[in-house]
Amino acid sequence: SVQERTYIMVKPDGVQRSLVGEIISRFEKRGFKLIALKLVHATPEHLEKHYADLKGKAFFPGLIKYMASGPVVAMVWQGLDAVKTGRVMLGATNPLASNPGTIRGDYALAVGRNICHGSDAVESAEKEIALWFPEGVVQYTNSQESWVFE
Ligand code: DAT
Ligand code: MG
Repeated sequence: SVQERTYIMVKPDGVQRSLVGEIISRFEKRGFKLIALKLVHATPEHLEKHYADLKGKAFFPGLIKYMASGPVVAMVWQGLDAVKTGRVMLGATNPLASNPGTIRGDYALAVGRNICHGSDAVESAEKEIALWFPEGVVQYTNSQESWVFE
């Protein structure tokens, strides 16, 4: 739906490598609406909740350590098929398999340093938005909307 929301996050390596503006710019230019944004240095406990589905994987401890190693940029983007389209814009989980033209395919090489996160389903998006933005998101009218959607 046009109102669909997805949770997009620039990971610590993306922040350190000065890719925040580039990633935001891609979502802006595509036509998505930014409805929440903050820089946050997350705790391991918070990140374990975010990645709860992966608990038990061999890479889980390393993933939490990496994600807690510096600030991330937490964002909510809204628009037509935001979840699925967001995943396409990010590229495959392993950057070696990500197509050029995707964020990971253009800026990353290693699965453990893949610079960005995007929700994988509408239900997980809503869960992640609630976890990272308990204060809620911002509602406003964007005057370009009628030029982006029919
Ligand atoms: P995605 O981030 O594409 O949704 P995921 O949810 O399966 O992928 O995994 C979350 C993150 O965990 C992923 O972005 C990078 C890391 N990861 C996944 N598989 C990995 C692996 N085999 N080795 C190391 N890190 C991995
Ligand atoms: Mg995932």
